[in-house]
Parts: sequence; structure tokens; C-alpha cells
Amino acid sequence: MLAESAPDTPARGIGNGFDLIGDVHGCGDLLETLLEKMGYQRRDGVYTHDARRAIFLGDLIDRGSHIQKALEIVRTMVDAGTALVVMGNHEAHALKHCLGHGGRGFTMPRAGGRSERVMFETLQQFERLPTLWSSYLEWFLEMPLCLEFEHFRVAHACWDEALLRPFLAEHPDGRIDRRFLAAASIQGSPEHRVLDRTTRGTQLRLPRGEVIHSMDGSRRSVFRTHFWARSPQTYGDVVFQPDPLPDEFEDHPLSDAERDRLVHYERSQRPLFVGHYWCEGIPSLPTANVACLDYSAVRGGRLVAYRFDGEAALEAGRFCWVSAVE
Ligand SMILES: [Mn+2]
Repeated sequence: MLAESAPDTPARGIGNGFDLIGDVHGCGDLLETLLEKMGYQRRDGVYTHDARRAIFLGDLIDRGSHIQKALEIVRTMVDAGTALVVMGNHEAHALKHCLGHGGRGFTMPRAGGRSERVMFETLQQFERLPTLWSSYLEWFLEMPLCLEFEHFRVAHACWDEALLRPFLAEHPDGRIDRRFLAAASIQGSPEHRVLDRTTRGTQLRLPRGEVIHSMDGSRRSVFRTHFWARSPQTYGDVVFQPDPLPDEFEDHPLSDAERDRLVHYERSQRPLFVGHYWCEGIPSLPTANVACLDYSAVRGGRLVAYRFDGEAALEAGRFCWVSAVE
């Protein structure tokens, strides 16, 4: 357990332990089951634990059928101080869609790409509750992009020290505002780089216009990459996503320019918790100081938590999960 005086110790006597919870994506029922499994009890309408707090890794919304329920559970916990939350790329997308570009507010998107379809389905769940949706948008804007404690860090997809250190110097609470959001809609702006890198991580583009045929039926020309390989040599050393690369690209050498675009989170840094990457199977640790907690709950996988008590080396035995399909 952490020392009483450690800055990680939450205020209000709630306790020392943190339960980090991966992408909920509207799986409100599954979230209740997970919280109850970990000993959280509903008191006055708020899930509370006598000795621990929850930290949600973002992507509460989109895709699942119980988005309102998921949002209500998490917001009541955050308001009561029994949980913290960081912004995911899906909250960032909702903010850009509904508040960015002059604030179009509650508008149904025109038929568009994958993310527009997903957003449309979320807005349909709030079709009769535009005021409630607006209040959640305001709440999304309050979510910090990252959290940093003495013994650990939290971000939805990636901790890029070179981008986050100056950002945190200007935004000590990790939060953005409407001005930042508007600036982040401009590709390549400093604000775009911070928001995009932290909530979506790094990606590389396949050469020669090659595409990956994704499980969800779409075709992608880019692939998601991780940030814990010490000296990656090939695409296969850094790919981190459910869809495998076409065989011929596993051993494709990384160019210097590609390697420069990647991020490296040093093994000596404090533990980092992320979601985002649609992992599958039994939760495991890719490295001793990084845990990904997104195990595709909304695609029939697992909703996963890590029960952290200040350990410097993460332990696979501390994962806790509920399966979407028993
Ligand atoms: Mn996600």
C-alpha cells in the first residue's frame, strides 16, 4: 500500500488503492457487474468503495447499447469523489462534432464514415434527451487528458512526455477548454498534436497504398503502434491492434523517419495505464510498466480493471474482469 503521506493518497479518507477501468463503450450493465465484483456498493445512488477509488481510462461512450447508464454511473462517481476519469478519443470526437467548429450543438451527422455512424448511433440514444446530452458534453470538456501521480500515470492511448510535459506546465489539471478544442481541430496544430497523441496514440501508414482488411469489415491504410519497444526494427515490433498486419509486412523494416514518429515510454518510468487498443483474450502485461485495459468489452470481450496498490512493477494477478458473454 502507499504511504499515508504519498501524494497518491486520495483526500477524504477514501483509501489508498486505485482500480483502473478500461474502455466501457456504453456497456453500462457490464460496468455494474465489474464494480460489484470489486466490492463497490451503491450508496445514495453512487458506487462507492470503503478503501479504494476507480479511475476510468476514457471511451465511456459509443458502440454499446447502455451509454446513458454508463455515463450516469461514472459521472455520479466522479462528482462524489469515488472515481476519476480521463478523456478518450470517443469523447474527444463527440466534443469536436458537437462543440467544435462554432458549436453545432445537438445535430445528427450526415451519413459519413465509420466514426460518423458510431456517433449517430450514440446521438440516437439521446434523441429525446438533448439537454442531458449537452450536459454530458460539458462534462467531457472537464475530463483531463491525462493524470499523473507519484507512483503512476494514466492516459487513454499514449503518454508522450515531450508533448505532455509542456502541456501540463500550462494546464496543471490536465484539462482543455473550448479555445483549445477549436485549435485542436486544425490538423498539425500544437493542440491537435497533444489531443490526438494522448487519446489516439501513434500510427504508421502501410507503404505502396496497401490496406488491412479489418474485422469490422472496413479497410485501413494505417495501423496502430505501441510505445514500449526498446529498439524496434520492424513493423511487427510495434504493431498493436487486433487486426494482424498482412504477412509480408511483419518483417518490413522501419525507416528512420517512421521510427522518429514513434514514442518510447522508458522501462524506468513509473507505471502507465492506457485503454484504447482493442486487446483480446486473457488480460496480460505487454511490459512491466505499461498495462492496457481495453479488452473489447463491447465486442463480446472483457471489461477489465487493474487493482493498483502502488507497486513499481505491475503484476498480471492484479487484473480483474467480467466477460461480456458468459
Ligand atoms: Mn475505445
